[in-house]
Amino acid sequence: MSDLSKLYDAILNGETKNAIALTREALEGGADPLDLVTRYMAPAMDEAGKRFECEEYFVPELMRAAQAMKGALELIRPLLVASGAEPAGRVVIGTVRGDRHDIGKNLVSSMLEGGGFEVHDLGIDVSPEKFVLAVRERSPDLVCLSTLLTVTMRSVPITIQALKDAGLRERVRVLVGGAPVTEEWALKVGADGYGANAAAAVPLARRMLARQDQPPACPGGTMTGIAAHAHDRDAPRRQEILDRVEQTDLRSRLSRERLFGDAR
Ligand code: B12
Repeated sequence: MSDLSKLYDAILNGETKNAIALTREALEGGADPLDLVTRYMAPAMDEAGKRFECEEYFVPELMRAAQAMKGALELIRPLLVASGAEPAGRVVIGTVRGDRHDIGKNLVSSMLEGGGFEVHDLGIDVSPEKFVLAVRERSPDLVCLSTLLTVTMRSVPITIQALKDAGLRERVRVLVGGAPVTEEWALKVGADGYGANAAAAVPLARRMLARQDQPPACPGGTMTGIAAHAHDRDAPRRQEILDRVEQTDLRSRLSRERLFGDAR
């Protein structure tokens, strides 16, 4: 069997062809697929995420690493499914109604897949009804909402409300991300957590399911996100943020009201 640290390097360096070839070789040599994921591939993605967090990697490098990971996972996934290995969690992800941006969402999706989650990607311009249907059909642990436009931010609370109306809200954790979103806003509109970037999504998702705190990847890292209603340990932090939101200056309150009308 070849030196498997090369597989780690190939993913970290975003060498898709190499990562696929090394994975195939390792599998043919009798390597355990789960071992390949947990010991080499996922750690490589974790490292890529940390480098992104610390601004040593930027979007292209992260994308390339995610692509290499996805390519290698194509070979491994059927074997894992056949062996009955449980995914880290199930995720339904989509860009909210009215919004057609998907580069960031795809990156988050790839990172989550790379992190061992089973991801069902609903695509772009996803209506609240479609999210509700997917939660009914797929029984995910997490629902991830992406929004890049300020005008489509309002689709986030509308989607959360649709989950509530369908009696599904308590079954899932809702994570929100996208350039115009902030943690304060995400919590204010009833999400459970916020991720600033794709690298943050994996530890945040793991944390939400495992109910464990994870340290930021590097000092001053942007990884963020807190659990809200379901996690007592986070209650003081949540309250602190909500208090801060209450104290927000009038101008930003007015712009929120303009954005959401009077109801949210
Ligand atoms: C590429 C792009 C497009 C492409 C989209 C292609 C595609 N397939 O996605 C095209 C050309 C189609 C496009 C169209 C439009 N766009 Co555009 N677009 C962009 C641009 C340049 C880059 C976005 C991007 O991909 N960034 C890279 C990714 C990796 O970053 P990201 O999306 O932020 O995602 C990261 C995080 O936010 C986070 N994240 C994202 N989602 C989630 C979800 C979860 C759960 C988590 C945890 C994290 C997370 O993780 C991601 C990875 O780290 C931005 C400007 C910018 N610099 O952001 C404008 C921008 C978003 N677009 C803008 C606008 C206005 C439009 C249009 C309305 C233009 C028009 N008049 O037609 C249309 C809207 C179409 C529609 N209905 O959606 C504005 C939005 C302004 C605003 N505040 O609302 C921006 C900011 C440009 C600008 N400065 O004016 N756009």
